[in-house]
Amino acid sequence: MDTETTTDARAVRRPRSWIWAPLTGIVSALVLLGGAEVLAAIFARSASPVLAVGSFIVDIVPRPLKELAITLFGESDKIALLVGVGLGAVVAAAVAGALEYRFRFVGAVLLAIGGALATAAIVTRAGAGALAWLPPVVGTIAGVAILLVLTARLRRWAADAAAADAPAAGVDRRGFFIVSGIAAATAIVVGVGARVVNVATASVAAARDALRLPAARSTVTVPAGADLGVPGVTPIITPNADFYRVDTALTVPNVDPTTWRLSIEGMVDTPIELSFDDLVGMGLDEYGVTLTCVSNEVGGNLVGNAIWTGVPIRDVLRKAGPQSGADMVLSESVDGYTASTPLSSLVDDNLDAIFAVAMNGEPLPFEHGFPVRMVVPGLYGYVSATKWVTKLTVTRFDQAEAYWTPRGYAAEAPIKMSSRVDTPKIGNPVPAGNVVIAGMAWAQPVGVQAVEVSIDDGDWQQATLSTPINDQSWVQWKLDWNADAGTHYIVVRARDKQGNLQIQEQAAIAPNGSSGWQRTLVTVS
Ligand SMILES: Nc1nc2c(c(=O)[nH]1)N[C@H]1C(S)=C(S)[C@@H](COP(=O)(O)O)O[C@H]1N2
Ligand SMILES: [Mo]
Repeated sequence: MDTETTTDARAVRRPRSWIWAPLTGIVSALVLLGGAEVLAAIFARSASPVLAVGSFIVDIVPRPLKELAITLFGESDKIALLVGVGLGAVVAAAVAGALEYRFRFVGAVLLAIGGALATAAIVTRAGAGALAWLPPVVGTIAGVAILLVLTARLRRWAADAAAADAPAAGVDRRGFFIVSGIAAATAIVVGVGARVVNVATASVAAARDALRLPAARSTVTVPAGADLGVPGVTPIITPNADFYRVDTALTVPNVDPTTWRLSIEGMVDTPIELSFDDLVGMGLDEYGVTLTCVSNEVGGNLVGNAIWTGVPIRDVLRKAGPQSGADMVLSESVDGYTASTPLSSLVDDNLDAIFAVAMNGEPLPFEHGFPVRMVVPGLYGYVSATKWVTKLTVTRFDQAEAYWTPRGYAAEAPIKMSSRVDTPKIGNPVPAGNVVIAGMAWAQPVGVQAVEVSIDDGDWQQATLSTPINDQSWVQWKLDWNADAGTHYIVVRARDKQGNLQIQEQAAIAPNGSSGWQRTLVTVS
């Protein structure tokens, strides 16, 4: 059979338009994206159009779908969403290419509409610069142009094949492949290159390495006995590398501490703006605080304890002077994430809500909010612990809403006291005899008074607690148990220093945190 590689005039085959027409659409979309990435690297540093559109889609994905993605893909949920978005884009581009070949300009209009939607997503994102529209608009123009050129080449190739004595036989076919190949390769190489250069030149990593924070005036002493030393129990201080991470950021924001500013506005006497040096110049102190995510299931591990170095938020707020009538502070991250925190929690002299700049003795890791984040004892992270924070607006709960509020979570969310078993673990049988049952318990900011354990629905037994670092930090607990062979149920519950018992009634994580007593199965062999 004749093949497409022959150059004999009379043997020019008709193009398989069902393959090559969709391909023109895909190549055009690559040119659109690659072009946009290059221009973004030049004019709108750090704003990747592809990632901006991805983030936009992540934000509008309904909560059940997001939860499904987390259940199916776990920590890779964002990658899964991005791959899904990418596949959708490829299919849409292929359809545009096919349509353009059949019906002149229909595919071009579709591609332009796609470009316009992407532009809208990009310019409405928080932190979008004045020139944010330029990369997607110019990229779209380039993409549409290449679609028109490629479609014209494809049509000429088809015409050659149809003509009885094609004078330029093979030329248009070759031309089509050369232009497609060059366009696709250039778009990929240049687009990816621009992205890499963009990230590398951000060089915030270098800024973090070079950062020398003033020494803290006061330090947190971890008391002897803060760690019970039971094998299998979580350490009392969570190393940074093991600290859970939860946020909506597709890529970790790069914030340069030398250009970072914190503005305080809204219902204040004097709006103020602080630089990083202004903030740390107010004097640093250490605070031990256990952070907890509202998405932590009973028995789960979206909770961690660190020694944070920072400045009390009340001292910063005082400089601006919150006005009477205000009851909420909307904190905003550089990527547009927002949290609503009761003003009372931030100005309370007996509660150390802080702007943290260091975590366990080193500048905040990028994933944990470099260069500045909030930490508020006793409130779930989503309503208090804004990472990469750049703005506080003093306002009212009836006037402003945070990111998660319209997405099914409560506007205010104190952490619910909880306790969990770390060892023995389900599925890890232990030998009969002396077994140490141990785990963690937290009741910030009140403090854990007691932890009680019931084995096989027997009497509640008092567990031994580790020496607490403070009331804002979790404790370890342990109970010695003489275990018989067989399967056993262990139930654990905590009491706080105000005499409250951990809530027994089970609740889902939405709208304001899980509750219930953990009941785990242990096999003794
Ligand atoms: N900018 C920003 N800050 C954020 C979030 C976010 O999505 N974006 N998530 C919050 C939530 S839900 C939690 S539980 C904590 C988690 O902090 P960590 O990732 O340092 O553990 O960060 C909070 N701060
Ligand atoms: Mo969270």
